[in-house]
Amino acid sequence: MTPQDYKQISKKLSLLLRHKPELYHLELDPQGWCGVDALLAAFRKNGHPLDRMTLEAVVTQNDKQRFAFSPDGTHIRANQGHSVAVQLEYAPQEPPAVLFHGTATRFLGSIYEKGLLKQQRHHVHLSPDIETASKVGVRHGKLALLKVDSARMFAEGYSFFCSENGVWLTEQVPPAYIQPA
Ligand code: HQG
Repeated sequence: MTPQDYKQISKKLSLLLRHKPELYHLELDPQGWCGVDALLAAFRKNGHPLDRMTLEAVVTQNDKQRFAFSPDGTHIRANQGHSVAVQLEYAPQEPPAVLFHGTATRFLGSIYEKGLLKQQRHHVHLSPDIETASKVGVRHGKLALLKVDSARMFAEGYSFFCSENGVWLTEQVPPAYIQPA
C-alpha cells in the first residue's frame, strides 16, 4: 500500500461515511456509525477489496484523524464533516477565546454580510490555529483568514462542540463576531 492508496481509501470513506452511504448500499445509524463488516463487504462487492488491517491503518494514519472506531471495534464513523443527517452527540463545551476560519477572498463580502453559515455541512467548522485554518481555506481559492471572537459568542449563549479530531463546530457565526485575522 502506498500513501496514495491510503489517500484514495480515505476519500472513499469520507464519501460513504459523510455524504453518500447509499452509493454502496450502506446504512449509518443515527449517530453516524456503520458496521465494519458491512463496510468491508461493500468495498469488496464494489471491486475494491479492503481488509480490516488496512482499514485500521487508514484510520490511525489519517492526517486529520477523520474516522474513529467504536470502543468495541465493530463500527466506524466519520468524526465530523457530514452532509447526511447524523447526531454525533458531542457535548457542548467552552471554546478557546479565539478561533480561526480560513476561506476564499471571493466569499468575504457575503460572509461579512450574513456571517459564517454552515452551507452543506451540519456546522460551521473553526480551527484552533492559523496554520490549520490556512489549509482549510486554500482548498477554496485565494486564502482569506478570519478571526472569530468565540469568547464573546460563548458568553452570549452560542454553543460550541469539539469533534474528536479537534475541529471546533458551531451553528453559525454572525458578522459581529468576525474580523480579519
Ligand atoms: C464558506 C475539510 C459565502 C466557508 C476542512 C467555506 C475542514 C460562506 C465554504 C472541513 C458563507 C464551505 C470544513 C457565507 C461560509 N457566504 N460563503 N455566508 N459562510 N462560507 O468545505 O470550513 O478534509 O463546507 O468559508 O479541512 O471550508 O473534509 O467548509 O469556505 O475541516 O476532513 O463556505 O472540511 O475537512 O466550505 O471546511 P466547506 P470548510 P476534510
